[in-house]
Amino acid sequence: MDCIFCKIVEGSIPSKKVFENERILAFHDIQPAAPVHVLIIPKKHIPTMNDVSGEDDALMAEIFAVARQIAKELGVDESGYRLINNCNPDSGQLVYHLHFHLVGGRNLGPLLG
Ligand code: D5M
Repeated sequence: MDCIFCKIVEGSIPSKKVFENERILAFHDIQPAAPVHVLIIPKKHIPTMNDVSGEDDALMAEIFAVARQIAKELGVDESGYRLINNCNPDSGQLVYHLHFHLVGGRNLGPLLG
């Protein structure tokens, strides 16, 4: 499958990993929008948020737990951060493999800038 994040999961494209287990990978965004900008993805290929189903409930809960853990490890849990999912064209989604941006390390300003 021609999916850049699947290739990162396979290891054929390198990434700066922050967290990995059998189901989830987190790595630094290649175009950081803030001092902390990590992408958290399921290893399983899910194109968009619309494709998440009930059988992914445990996976989604685990992704949120990983996000909390990474925020703490990178020191933004108290200062604050955003966890962002872009879904489909109007959101600006560029990579069609489900991912959550964990962004922080500076004052992020209003949500829609
Ligand atoms: O955001 C997709 C994000 O994926 C965007 O912030 C750049 C990032 N990206 C793209 N390729 C790579 C690689 N190879 N490593 C790390 N980060 C990457 P979206 O929500 O789809 O607009």
